[in-house]
Amino acid sequence: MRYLTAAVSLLAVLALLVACRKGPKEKEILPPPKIVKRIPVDANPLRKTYEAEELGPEVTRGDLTSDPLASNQMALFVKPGDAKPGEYVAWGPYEEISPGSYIARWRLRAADLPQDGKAVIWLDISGTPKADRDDYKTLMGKTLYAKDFPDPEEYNVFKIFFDVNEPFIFELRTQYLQDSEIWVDWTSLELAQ
Ligand SMILES: [Ca+2]
Repeated sequence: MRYLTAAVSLLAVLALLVACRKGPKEKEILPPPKIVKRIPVDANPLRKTYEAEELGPEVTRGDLTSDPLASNQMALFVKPGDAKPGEYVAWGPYEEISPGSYIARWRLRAADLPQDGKAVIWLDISGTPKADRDDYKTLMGKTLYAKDFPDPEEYNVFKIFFDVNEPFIFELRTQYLQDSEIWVDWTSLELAQ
């Protein structure tokens, strides 16, 4: 009987050991942690972002394309033939802003740029004073060259600072100056701190 008790105890110890060994193994096969939702690129509540894929065909040229490098994994893609050099490829949104100092941003990438040193893209903030809708004007602009796009596989953010001294209906325009491939991911506007 003593031997039987000893044998049962031994079995119990062995079972316990096996159970202990199983423990960590079971942990290893637990499913990976739940994927946390991606934090939006635009975390600043004072900044308004205009995704190119949400602008609509009435204010864009080219085609929407999936792009893993872009926010929402979508961008506006313009290639030779979609627009002639000199045409705007994205504009709008014709929203009203109050007097103040602002920063406008464009997130762009470009490929197949002519290496002749000439301007490839023009960006500007234009529009009309709310009080005089016939007085269309450009407040500020920026010229981009091939050297501003050193890697066709990387987006670049370009900033323009500008001031508005009266209620203003604005648009952020992207002008295509040379036959090339360009991707517009988004534009944004925020008050300068
Ligand atoms: Ca986008």
